[in-house]
Amino acid sequence: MPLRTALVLAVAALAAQPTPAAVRADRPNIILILADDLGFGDTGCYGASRIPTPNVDRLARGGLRFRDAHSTSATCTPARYALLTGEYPWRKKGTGVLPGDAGMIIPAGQTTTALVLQRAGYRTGVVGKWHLGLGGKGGPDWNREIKPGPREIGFDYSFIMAATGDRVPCVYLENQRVVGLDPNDPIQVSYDRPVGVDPTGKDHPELLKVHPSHGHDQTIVNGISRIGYMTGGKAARWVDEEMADTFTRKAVTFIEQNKDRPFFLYFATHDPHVPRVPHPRFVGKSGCGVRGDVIVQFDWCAGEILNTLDRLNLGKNTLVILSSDNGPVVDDGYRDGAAENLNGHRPAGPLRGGKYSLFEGGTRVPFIVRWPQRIEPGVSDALVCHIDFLASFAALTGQKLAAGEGPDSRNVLPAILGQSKVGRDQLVEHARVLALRDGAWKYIEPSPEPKWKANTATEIGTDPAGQLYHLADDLGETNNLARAQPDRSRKLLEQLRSTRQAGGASPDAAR
Ligand code: NG6
Ligand code: CA
Repeated sequence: MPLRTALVLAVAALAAQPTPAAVRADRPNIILILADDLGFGDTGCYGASRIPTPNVDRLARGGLRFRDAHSTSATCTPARYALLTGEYPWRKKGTGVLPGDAGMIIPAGQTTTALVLQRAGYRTGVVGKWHLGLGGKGGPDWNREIKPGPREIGFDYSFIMAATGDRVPCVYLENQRVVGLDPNDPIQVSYDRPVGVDPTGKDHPELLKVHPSHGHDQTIVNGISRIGYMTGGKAARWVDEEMADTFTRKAVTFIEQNKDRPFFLYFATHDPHVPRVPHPRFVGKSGCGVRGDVIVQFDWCAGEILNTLDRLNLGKNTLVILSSDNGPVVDDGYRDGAAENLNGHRPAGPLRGGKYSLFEGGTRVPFIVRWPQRIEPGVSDALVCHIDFLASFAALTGQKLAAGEGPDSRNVLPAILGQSKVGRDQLVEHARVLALRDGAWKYIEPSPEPKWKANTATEIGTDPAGQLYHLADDLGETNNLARAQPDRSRKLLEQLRSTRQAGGASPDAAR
């Protein structure tokens, strides 16, 4: 075994089995700030010059900034499914982008990243976007206690929106109930047919403050037409302009209430997803229109979390991770001026593609970790993925996982802590079809262009022939080497197939 590999394995083994005393002395709070559709090039520390992000940049200065970190998937639901379950989402049917009335797709009691930390004595909370379904198979009755939900998979506390900002129902849920619901004005939701008498964007465009470019023409809430129909719950409906403040306040309160014990907070912001509706104090605060403005708003949210840690003297022993669920998109269904006002800003930075794409822009995301007590500031080129949180946090808290728990999750803790320059050797990237990363190589499996291409200007990245790129020399994926290197292409395609067939069973040693 080469010395380097031996060293990496030794570090991994040590990290996997810390002594209980060391665990207690060290056990950090963990805060995962997950933006929605924030691109690799959207923040100052990743090269953006037109969008001021002083708080994200402050985090990066004090932490480790990853340049090859990924979500599993180029859209939200599958990416978040993998983040919580440690299982590749394409292994399981029904993990595509969910409607707002879908039943929960993670079975109650399944081992999740939250459950692993709960088992270690952490108090666990989720604030913000959920988008993993709620309730049983038929979806929830919004007027009753709603379960299963976050509680059933390891979150002690939740304050969430069910799906996305652009999908009904436009209400918050705190723990198992809709917040502020008047029992005399029950909520009904449908994704099949109009319900109630609320106007739709399709019939009443004159009522809209922002108009759709694709879809998004059903029930109007707060002057914005959404995907899906809802009626009732008038007093409970959110005001988009206040959403960032609302979520941030709840996140800060969770930290305050748990300051004396280890806690895990999954803070999943809505920004910069559509509809992009900043609070008035952020309007015009970036050099590139409303999409930039909601990134400034996101940066403010992150700053409030950091300020809270400083105020409570928790900064040193809190592991803060900031990332995004998938790559960036400019026109995502509303005519909000995002495309016209880019002003040269490149949301994916040097990467090709974005949200929905198999090119690196789809899943290579900002990823910053800060833990002043343990992590030296710097940059890392280790290949890591959100899917690895489950096994890495298990290792951090001295737990051994049973067979089948987080089956595709790998312990990359040494990379996350900056003790190792390498993370995983391979990663499957996903946007309906699959690509395999193998070190600096990337192979995109052959696939016909999907029909939904017309809905986005982003390059999806599929091609009827396979594509092979060498990212070390060609980060922008412009030089397809598949024809020039048929043997390598074939080998990677075979490995991709065998990973797909393996069913995620991973020997403990591989974690
Ligand atoms: C798409 C929506 C898009 C966004 C996306 C989910 C249309 C035309 N497009 O279907 O606006 O909601 O789903 O985004 O409806 S995600 O970040 O939650 O995956
Ligand atoms: Ca997203």
